Amino acid sequence: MAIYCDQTGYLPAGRKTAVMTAGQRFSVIREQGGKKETVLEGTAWERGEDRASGDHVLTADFSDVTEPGIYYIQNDAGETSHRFRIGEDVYRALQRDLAKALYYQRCGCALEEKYAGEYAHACCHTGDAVLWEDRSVTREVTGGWHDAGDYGRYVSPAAVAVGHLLYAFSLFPESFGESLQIPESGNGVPDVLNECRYELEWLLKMQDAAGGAYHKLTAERHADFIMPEDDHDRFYLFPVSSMATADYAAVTALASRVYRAYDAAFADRLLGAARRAWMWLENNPQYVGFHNPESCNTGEYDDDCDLDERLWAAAEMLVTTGEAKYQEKLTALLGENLSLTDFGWTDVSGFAALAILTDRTGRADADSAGILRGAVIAEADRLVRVAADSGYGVAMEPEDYVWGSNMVVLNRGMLLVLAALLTDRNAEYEQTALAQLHYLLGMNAVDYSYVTGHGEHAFMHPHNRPTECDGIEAPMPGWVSGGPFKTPADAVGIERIKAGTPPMKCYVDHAMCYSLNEITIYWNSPAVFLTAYFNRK
Ligand code: 9MR
Ligand code: ZN
Repeated sequence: MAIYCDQTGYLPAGRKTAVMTAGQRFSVIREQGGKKETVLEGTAWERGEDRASGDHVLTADFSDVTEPGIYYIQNDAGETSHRFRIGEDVYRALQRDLAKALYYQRCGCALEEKYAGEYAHACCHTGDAVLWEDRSVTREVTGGWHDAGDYGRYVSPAAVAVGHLLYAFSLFPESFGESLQIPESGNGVPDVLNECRYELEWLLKMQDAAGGAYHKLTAERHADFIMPEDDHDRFYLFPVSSMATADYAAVTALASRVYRAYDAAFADRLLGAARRAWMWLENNPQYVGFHNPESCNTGEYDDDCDLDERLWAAAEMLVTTGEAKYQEKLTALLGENLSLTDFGWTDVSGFAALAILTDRTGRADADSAGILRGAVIAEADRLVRVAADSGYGVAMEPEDYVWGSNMVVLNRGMLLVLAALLTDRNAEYEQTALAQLHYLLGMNAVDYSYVTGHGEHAFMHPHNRPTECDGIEAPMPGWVSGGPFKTPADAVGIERIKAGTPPMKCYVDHAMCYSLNEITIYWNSPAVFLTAYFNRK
């Protein structure tokens, strides 16, 4: 029994709700200078049973409280919520930390104390990599971000994470004024672009002579729990896949547009890489998949369909170059009945919609734009209904609690934001998008803020090698947990979560729970997108 709220806080103007599992009457109490003052009393609204949590829930609506300040809620069942803040800036530090977290993933350089504070560590993974398929060939492919709690670096997840961040910046540039205190800060380029460039410079090395992108760069087996600089395993370049190559073409084409205003030479290099990757795609029209060799246990990121990746690539190439052949490919792929609304590493079709529908130059033909827009609005409408049906306001059905369910939540938030942008900030889409953030930040059935360092009850034990080994109690701030997974796949999760536990409650804050509590670059990046939208001035 509890009162669940967004532990970070609420914007003054937005809809504000908390979830109660008992009682009926509630009061909102303001804390100021040691004094406590009841500012609102209300009756929570009966919602009945919430399917994903199995909870009997009531909604406490306190939207009328708009004064900036620090608050908590109490109810007649004797329960008290965590503290939260109301203010225009409640998500500012959050956005900064979510983006700064990527800096902590930098590979191939030392994290200096000046930027990393107590999380500083020595330079890691500086050796040349070996081609998996021809051990006589070595390549210099240092740099980039560690993908997650492991030290691998994978092209598709990287492309997707950078994609989220570059769109966040392009659409809401005014939200990116703050310094991230990284080595490049103050160079005249917004820090989010500085940070993404670190990843892009690595991506540029991940292309072979024929234009294909290596699927991944990892050791054969995941490292033990050691600091990155102590990991001296050999890293391999695994074979090219069509999924990685298409994602690669897409993100380099996108980046060439975004960086053009800051560094034309870099933009040209990116576009050159994009064209070579596209050429590879033309020369390899069939799906080229990737599966881990038997001895290898690092991330697989396999995908049985590459059409959505090719669609994203066509869309970005079209918007970047305006050339007719990309429109032809886009039109052909739009006839394939793809989902068109996803922003995850397996399904990137939503990026095609983002590219075409936010393109101010209007390069796509009206039919393509119409199909994409129709798909976005239909999905947004569906998500509004799903969220309305959830006692927690989350746009998730019980079956949606997969590995990395917080990514699903956040990607759905992104889709709702896109719908809001396309419909002149339709309030229903916007409020539903905001509710996804509330869920992430504590309005959920396990009472956790799924972002380290943000909220009175934020998760503390991410599955992340440096966090486990650095001897520092607090994890780096700003990491998003993978979140509840209805069929946990790690030993501790399997042991701790009893059969029949409702999906939203299938979560343990434990460092060994890699299927419930890992961190990844592409779980943080959509959170940056969402917070940047709500941080627009
Ligand atoms: O995020 C990935 C998730 O969608 C998959 O279900 C899961 C199993 O294939 O893998 C996740 O990705 C992991 C990757 O394979 C290796 N690095 C850590 C990633 C997060 O757990
Ligand atoms: Zn490293």
